[in-house]
Amino acid sequence: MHALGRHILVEYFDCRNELLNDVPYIEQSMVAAARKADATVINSTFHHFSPFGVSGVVVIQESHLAIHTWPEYGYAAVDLFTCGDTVDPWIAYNELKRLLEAGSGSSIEMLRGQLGLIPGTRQELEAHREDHAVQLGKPANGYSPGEQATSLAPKYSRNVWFTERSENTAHSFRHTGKQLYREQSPFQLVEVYDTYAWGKTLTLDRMVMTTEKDEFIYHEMIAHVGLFSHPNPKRVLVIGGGDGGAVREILRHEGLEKVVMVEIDEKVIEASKLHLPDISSAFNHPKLELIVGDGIAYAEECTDDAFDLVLVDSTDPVGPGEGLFTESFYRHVHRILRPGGIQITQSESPHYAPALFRDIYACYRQVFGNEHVHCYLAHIPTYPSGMWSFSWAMKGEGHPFNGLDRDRVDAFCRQHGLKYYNADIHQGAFCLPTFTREMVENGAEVVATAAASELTAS
Ligand code: SPD
Repeated sequence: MHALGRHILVEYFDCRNELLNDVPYIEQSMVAAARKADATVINSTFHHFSPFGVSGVVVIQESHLAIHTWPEYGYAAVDLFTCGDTVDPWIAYNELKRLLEAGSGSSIEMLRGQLGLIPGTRQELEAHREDHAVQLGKPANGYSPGEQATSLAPKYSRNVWFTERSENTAHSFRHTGKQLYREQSPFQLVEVYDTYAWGKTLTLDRMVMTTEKDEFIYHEMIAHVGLFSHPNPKRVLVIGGGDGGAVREILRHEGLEKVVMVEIDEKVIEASKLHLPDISSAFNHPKLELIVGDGIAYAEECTDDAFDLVLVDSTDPVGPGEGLFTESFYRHVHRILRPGGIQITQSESPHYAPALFRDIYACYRQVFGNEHVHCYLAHIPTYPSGMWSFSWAMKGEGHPFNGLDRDRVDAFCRQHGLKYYNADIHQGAFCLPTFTREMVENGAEVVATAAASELTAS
């Protein structure tokens, strides 16, 4: 694109009159149109004019959508303004036409802030074209105009943020504005941002899954606690974990015979291979069988007593991760574990999703028995609330740290340069604050659907 922004001036005619006087409906429609176009909604404000008419604006990270309606004429005037190339304003145009039930629409598109018209940008474009052509070994005139403009670095970068939000809380990450990866897979929106504080960051359906700078905490803790509390693990199943961090840690254990990983979304694997090479570094390990498929179906079809450790490295329980938080799935996990086998799962945040957290532990306790389920914690700064939990559950009698061979653990940690996990952490992670212990032990009076809604990204 040769410009900073795209501005579409829209007229919708023959809209359903009463819709145009309904403030909540207009606001919801404008927000829905923004989301449909993959814009990040920051805020919206709408106002009713007496007796007829609504005005409002939706501020999006990529600029704004604005509307004024004349219900008495069935007419609405709309501005769709987007910056950058991640949002297609024409998707918002079509969605809004549908939602307002417009008989017809007309529009004109203007490019705003055309590069080359802004004083100084023409010379910069030329200089940039020459520099870039030299770097790539291409002649300066071997460039298409589109290539010149999209790769031009602005003199001052805009303050752009990725925000993970739930209904009442949000956590934001400032990033460079250049999105490294964005694919809508059949399961979820897979994105990689280049954030200033945490490095490259993988998000799924706009929830942070892993970042270059703190991924070691989650992956060391999901892998080594279970492996070191099992006397002789040989076969490990990982469900989820498409970024590869969990299997990277698991495969440090040389005594293992086989690791099977079942990830439903090949786009997650692709994004990680392309942009998170340190996390996805073990995908070619000879002991790893990587299956792109449904982990729930895999567990259902798997023979009894097949694994010593089953590790569920799921997303949050919205979208494709939802089925990984059901009792029927965990009954299969229990069945496919050998006697003395261990199940490890990421079990969300007791602060951020308390009802869900209770539900999860009530479910595990039903499947494995009260005495065989424990919770352990890690501090993960890029996850909501920072306080993150994992579950440890054993098929049969056993304990997560009585009998831990501390010297062996610490030697392993030194050998592999681990940065979070060690023998003290292994034991200390099971010390729970009172409120968390009560939530684990008292289980749920809450229904699963209410719990899942705690996490719905907006
Ligand atoms: N809210 C974050 C939950 C993330 C769980 N899975 C992370 C995948 C990292 N391998």
